[in-house]
Amino acid sequence: MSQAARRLAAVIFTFLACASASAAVVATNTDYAVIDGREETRALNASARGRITDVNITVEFSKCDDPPIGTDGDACVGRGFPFENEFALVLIGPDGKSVTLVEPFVSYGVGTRGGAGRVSVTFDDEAPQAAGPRVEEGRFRPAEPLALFDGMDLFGSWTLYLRDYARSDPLEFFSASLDIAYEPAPVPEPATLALLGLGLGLMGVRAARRR
Ligand SMILES: [Ca+2]
Ligand SMILES: [Ca+2]
Repeated sequence: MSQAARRLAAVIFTFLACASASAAVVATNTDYAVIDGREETRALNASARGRITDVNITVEFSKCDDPPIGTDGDACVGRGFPFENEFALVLIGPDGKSVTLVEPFVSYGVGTRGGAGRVSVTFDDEAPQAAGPRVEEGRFRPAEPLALFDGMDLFGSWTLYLRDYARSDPLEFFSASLDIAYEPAPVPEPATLALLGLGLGLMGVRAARRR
């Protein structure tokens, strides 16, 4: 292989390596809220561009008996039933498509006295178990598959919709992070394009000389 051809191969290899899929936390939101008998939304703004191959979302929340546990809370304060069934979590994509993560009155039951406290739940289609019947920390399949988002561009404003249905036993939101595997949009750097052009040019010159 000539030196020019070797250089060209190296450039193409680098370009292809950059274009392969990568998974990353693309957006987070840590704007705490006590949600009780009402709804709330949290924005997750993704600035990267590329074709989605997998979406996971981690939500840190608590669903406790009254009173709220507060921003620094961990265990539930109230010792009664937490009514873990009366809330919903829905992820809405930049294009308006929505996936129910927690289906109200279906995913979870009323829970056990004292409740789970503050938990971090990762919703992932590839998890071995579906979320429920009790709120617990870990990785679980959402009520609806997140694969609905596969193939679309991740760029834009995602929304986590949170709703608590009855007053008393609040849902508390601590944080959400959107973890997306995607194939970055093929936007090569100008320098890469220039090298690619130079490589092709050199190969052309050599081919012409041989002829
Ligand atoms: Ca997944
Ligand atoms: Ca409530």
